[in-house]
Amino acid sequence: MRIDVLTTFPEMFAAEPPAALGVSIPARARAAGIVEVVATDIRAYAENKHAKTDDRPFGGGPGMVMMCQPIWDAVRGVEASDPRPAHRVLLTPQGRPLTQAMVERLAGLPRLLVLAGHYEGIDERVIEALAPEEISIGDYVLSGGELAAMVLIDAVVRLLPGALGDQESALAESFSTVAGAGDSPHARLLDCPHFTRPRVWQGREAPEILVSGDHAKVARWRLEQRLARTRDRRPDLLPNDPQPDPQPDPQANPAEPACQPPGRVDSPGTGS
Ligand code: 9D3
Repeated sequence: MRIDVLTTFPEMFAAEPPAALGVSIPARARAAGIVEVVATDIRAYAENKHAKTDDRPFGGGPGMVMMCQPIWDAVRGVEASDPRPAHRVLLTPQGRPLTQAMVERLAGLPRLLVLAGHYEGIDERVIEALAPEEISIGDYVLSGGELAAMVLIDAVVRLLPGALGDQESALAESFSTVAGAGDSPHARLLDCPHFTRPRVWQGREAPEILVSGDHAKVARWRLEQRLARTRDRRPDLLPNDPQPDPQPDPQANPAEPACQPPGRVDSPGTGS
């Protein structure tokens, strides 16, 4: 997979430590050629003589607005550098909150073009013209879209075939779903608590059952812990919890489907 990032801070996406995508799983995936992450400086496409990418907002107010021209030309230029069609993503507080289901969909694509804004926002006209999938990583305020882009990229890259080491893969296999729960988003449970040596640390004992050698008992205990923790901390993850009304997904369910009957539900998680 190829992932292009368009940003005014391309150095944040460096492939060497200590950069976030230069260590651990993303670093290994990049070194193995499983993913290619290419960061492009939007500034390089600014046609004004000071290579300005932002300007003061029409209507006044604080902050700066990213201009249409540099973003448009950067997207078109970067897209033309590779024949694979790119799925455009804009990281923005106005986007749909990122979920693992969205990550899984994006991980199946040959190419992503990720646009990370800084400053107060981006001129709405270039967003309209590019029609990106708009994604947020949660309801808190970041200084820019770059860290959000890295969160998205990290979540996608670890799903690419071969990205996880053998140990990590085995772990992901045994912990991804609960038997019988299918692959509904409700199948996801919080993890159980983990313990390692020493048996007693500052007077705190690791649970006896984990050193009992009874693997069936251990497996049952872990599942119980996961269910109890999920009930306690994240009841919203369990079936039968009243779910908020899902927001319309402009990708999965276009406002004016060309040849589709209305009321169609074609993505998981929007039902019951
Ligand atoms: C004054 C209104 N602010 C919106 C809450 C303006 C503003 C704040 C922060 C505009 C941009 C930003 C930078 N954040 C992102 O670009 C961003 C983001 C985030 O702040 N939180 C969660 N997900 C994301 S994705 C991109």
